[in-house]
Amino acid sequence: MVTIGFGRAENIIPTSLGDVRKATDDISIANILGKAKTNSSAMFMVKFSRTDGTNVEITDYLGAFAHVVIVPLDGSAIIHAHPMPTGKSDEGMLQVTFPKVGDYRVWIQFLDGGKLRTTPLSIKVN
Ligand SMILES: [Cu+2]
Repeated sequence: MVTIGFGRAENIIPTSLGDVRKATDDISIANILGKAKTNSSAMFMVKFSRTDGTNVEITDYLGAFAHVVIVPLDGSAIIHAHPMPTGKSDEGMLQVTFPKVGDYRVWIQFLDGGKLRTTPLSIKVN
């Protein structure tokens, strides 16, 4: 038997995450728009803005416009995708295939003004 002291109780896993399509890390905002569906590729628009109204300055990070990591609530898969350029400096098109119905945690990581931002979102797939 192993006894571990001075730890913290595990995080309670919520039964639902809902659809949280907009999130901020400091002043940078990531917003993911589009309809989520299972077993066929879904197209989303990822848009970046700032809480103070100034223009974002998105530059590539590790060779991509942004990195998107998507995990179902039960942790049974990891989806890693990169938005494609649209010609506008503050948005990208994201193609994702969700394996099943349910709630997914989403993190979008990007460089805005030379600072690395990570925004947590969620998508409900019906
Ligand atoms: Cu990536």
